[in-house]
Amino acid sequence: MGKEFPKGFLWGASTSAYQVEGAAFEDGKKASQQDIINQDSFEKFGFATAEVASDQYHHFREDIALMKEMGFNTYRFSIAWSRVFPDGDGPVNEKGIQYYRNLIDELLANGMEPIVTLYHYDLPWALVERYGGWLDRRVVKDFEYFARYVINEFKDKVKYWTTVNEQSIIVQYWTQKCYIPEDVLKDNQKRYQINHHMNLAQAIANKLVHELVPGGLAGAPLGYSPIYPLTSDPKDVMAMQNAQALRNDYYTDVYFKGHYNKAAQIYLEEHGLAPVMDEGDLELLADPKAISDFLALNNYASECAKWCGEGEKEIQWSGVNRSGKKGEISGFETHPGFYEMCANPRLDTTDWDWAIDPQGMEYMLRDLYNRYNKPLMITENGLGAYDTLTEDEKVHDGYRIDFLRENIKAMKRAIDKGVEVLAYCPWSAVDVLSTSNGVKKRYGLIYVDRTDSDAKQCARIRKDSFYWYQKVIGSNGVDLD
Ligand code: BGP
Repeated sequence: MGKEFPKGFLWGASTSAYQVEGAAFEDGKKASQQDIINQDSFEKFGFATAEVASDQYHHFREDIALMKEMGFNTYRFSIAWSRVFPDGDGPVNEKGIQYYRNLIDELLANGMEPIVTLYHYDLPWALVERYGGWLDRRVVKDFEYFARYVINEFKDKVKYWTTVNEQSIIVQYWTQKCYIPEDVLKDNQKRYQINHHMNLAQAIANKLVHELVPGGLAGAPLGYSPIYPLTSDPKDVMAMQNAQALRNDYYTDVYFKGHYNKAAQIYLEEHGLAPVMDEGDLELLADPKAISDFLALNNYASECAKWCGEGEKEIQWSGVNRSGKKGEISGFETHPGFYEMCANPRLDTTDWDWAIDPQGMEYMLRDLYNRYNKPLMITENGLGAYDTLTEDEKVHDGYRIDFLRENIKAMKRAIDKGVEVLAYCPWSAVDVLSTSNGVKKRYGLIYVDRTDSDAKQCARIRKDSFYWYQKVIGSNGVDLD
């Protein structure tokens, strides 16, 4: 048995609005771009839509009771912009904001600190129709309108604010996370333009939290994978540093240093991918009030990079595995003269080809803390897997327990070496709709009884990992067996 976690450590789990709530068109809510994107993946791949998801909208009290039973003292969730402002701007939807008042009050009444995410992939569809959504910088003003309203509404109840979810993943997998019209698909500069608009949005949200919330803390929840060199060949190590610059530092430098990473920016300029900026943008990013207080990390895997000589074929973006059969990932990024991503031959993967690497958790936390010296929180970490519901209504997810246990141990090793970690919120509290693979790829501690084609009643069932996590929390991280 190890030592306890720091006093007041936040133990909980995460979800996001469109992946968990359902009630997509209820009580005044209008479509978000995820309602449209997921309708399309239903038609193409047979994945569930976001219409019912895990139906938390109607089950939130039950979910919070279950989370309390596990001992949670925090819950990280997101607020659906299109529930609060169905048209993106204009009058507030009273029933929509009331849902979040009820949710937050229920959490507080049950001793859970809310960690709120302002934006998790679900832009109001009205703004896509009006001007193309995140592609147009008018979205920044509309985001400010939404964020100011929500932050003001909950400023006395919410201390921890996470801003724009996973900009790095939005750049990599933009069609899953943003609605991108056909005629824009080939214009890859737009990925970084969207990211620039999101950087302005997260900077504004940070400022609003610092101005409006007494004692409020703000930071971006970033999709982050540590990157290793394939070998100790100095060229591979250099490739690793290049990949680190473009895939990770390009985001974190903005959050903490208030400017874009130089090596990444030069690479983007040389390849015609750099975002267009307006006067005053760089000043906003560098404003001390816009600098993040902490980094929220969504970590699932590590990545591997190797050298790639000039003249090789260029593939700008990572592949994806839609089938859930190991080895069916559609490819790796290749940047001639800079780096090439590759599988790590030393690591096993999930059925969706995500490298399983708990050791990477310690490496990531220590590296980031050394470089930025700011507190870190884990807002996502988990194992996507096929779960089986037995006839006697049990889910024996020992594989998930093993994954979480090793990650918690690695997080503790980092804490024991001086890293400040505030919270551990694995993905996900209950099973949710995956962003890329429907509902059969599950992450939850609580099973939601539904399939891609049949939402049934979305009954909640405690998995083995539920009971295990209860012991972990009850012992403040000591009893991990
Ligand atoms: C992160 C997202 C989550 C979540 C998770 C797992 O990128 O913030 O929304 O879904 O990854 O990804 P997926 O659902 O694609 O397996």
